Amino acid sequence: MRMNSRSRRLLQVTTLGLVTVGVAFAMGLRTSESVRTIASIEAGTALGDGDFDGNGVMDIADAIRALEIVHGYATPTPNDLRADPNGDGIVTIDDALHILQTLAGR
Ligand SMILES: [Ca+2]
Ligand SMILES: [Ca+2]
Repeated sequence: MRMNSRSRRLLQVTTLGLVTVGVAFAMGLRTSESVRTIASIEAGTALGDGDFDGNGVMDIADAIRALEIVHGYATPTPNDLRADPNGDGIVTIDDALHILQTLAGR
């Protein structure tokens, strides 16, 4: 069966639409990461106290919370970003190590 020009055009538009939706979805995921990074930088202008879970003390649970964020098991909250112990504006494995080193030095 031969496609007439109208059917061919419809197929092209549909294909382009599907590709656009796919690209937009991928770009949306990147945008979410960008927003998270900017928010992290703004919140991390000073050294935090390492109290990720906000219970008033820095302990092993805070290192675990940092690792959960690093591995994507938890989304950082504003309190997490304020707790950033090395003050670089993002939650990384260095923050968990910083907490563990601090705890070991007590
Ligand atoms: Ca804590
Ligand atoms: Ca940090």
